[in-house]
Amino acid sequence: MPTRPLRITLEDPASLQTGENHRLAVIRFGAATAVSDADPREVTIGLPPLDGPPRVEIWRAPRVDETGFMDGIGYARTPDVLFGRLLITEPMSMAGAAEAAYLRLIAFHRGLGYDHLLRTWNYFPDIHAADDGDAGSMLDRYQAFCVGRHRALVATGYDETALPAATAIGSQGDGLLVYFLAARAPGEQIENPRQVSAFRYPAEYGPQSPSFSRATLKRWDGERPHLYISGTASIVGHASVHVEDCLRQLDEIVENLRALVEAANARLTPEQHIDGPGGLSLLKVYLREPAHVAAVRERLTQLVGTRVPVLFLRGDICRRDLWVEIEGLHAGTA
Ligand code: 3EB
Repeated sequence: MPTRPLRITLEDPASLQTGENHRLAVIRFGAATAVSDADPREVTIGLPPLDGPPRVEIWRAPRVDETGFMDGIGYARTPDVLFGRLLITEPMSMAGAAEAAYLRLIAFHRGLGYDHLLRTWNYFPDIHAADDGDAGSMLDRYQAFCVGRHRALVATGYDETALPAATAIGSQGDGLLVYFLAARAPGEQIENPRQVSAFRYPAEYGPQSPSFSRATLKRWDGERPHLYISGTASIVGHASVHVEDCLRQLDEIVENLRALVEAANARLTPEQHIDGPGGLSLLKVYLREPAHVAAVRERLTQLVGTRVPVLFLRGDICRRDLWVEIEGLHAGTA
C-alpha cells in the first residue's frame, strides 16, 4: 500500500479555509512566538517576515486521522506521520528547558508509535545572552540549549545515526518553541562532505556539540522522496567563513545546499533525483539584519533562480559572526 506523505507549501493566509480537514500543521510568522490553545496544529514563530506578501506555511496530508493535545503537546497525525509542537515558558535555565522539552516530545512521539524523528525546529529568544540557569555557567543560551537537548537524547537512548535534521534560531517573544515531524518508518541521515558533522564539532563552540544531522532523506512508497535540510550556514569544516559579509556567506550557503542535495541524490535513482537548491519546494532565509534583505534576495535569485518559493525572516543565527542561514525543504506538490 503506498504511503501518503505530507506536502508543505507557502500560501496566502486567505487560502486557509475554515473546516478544511487535510491540515497537519499551520506555521505563521510574526512579532512574538505563540501557540493556539484552540487548534493544536497552529504555531506562530516570533520571526518577523521581512519582505514580500503575507505567507503562512501549511502542511497538508491526504488524510489526517486525529488532532489533539497530550501532556501540553499539540499534535496532528496521519497513518504515516506525526506533527507535534510544544512551548515551554516556565522560568528555567535554557539547558533545563531544552532537556524538559526533548524528554516530553520523545516520550510523546514514541508513545504514539511514530518512532523516528525526522526534523525538528527550535526557536527561543536572546540566543546570545548568558544562560542564567546553572550557577557559574559561562555558556550562552544556544550552548546551554545544546547541553539540555543532548542530555534528553542520551537519557532516551538516541544515538548519532538517528539524529533528526534541525533548525535552531533566536526568535522574539517568550519561551522555547519546538515543533517536529516524526514518522512510523525511518528516514536516512545525510551529512555534508564540505562540513564536519555538527555532532562532532570541537569544544571551542561549546561543551556539547549540537545534536542534529545536516538533512533527512525520506522515501515514500510510490511517491517522490522528500528532503528536509537543516538550517545551513556559512560554515566550512567547522569554521565560520566570510564572517560579517552577508553576501559571501550566502554564496557559501548555496554551495553547502548544493553539496547536500548531491549527497542525497547519490542515494537515489536518476529518476528520483532532486534538483536543488533551485528546484526545492521551499527555502527559509533567516537574516540577522533586516536591511540586508533586498541584496540577499537579489543575489539568491541569481544563484538559484525564481522557481523555488523563498521566505525571508528576521532571526538570530547561533554564532554571532554568522548573519544569514537557510533551511530547505523538498516536500511540495511537484
Ligand atoms: C551550524 O551549522 C549552524 O543546533 O539544531 C543549524 C541548524 C545550526 C541546527 C541546531 C544549529 C542547529 O552549526 C547552526
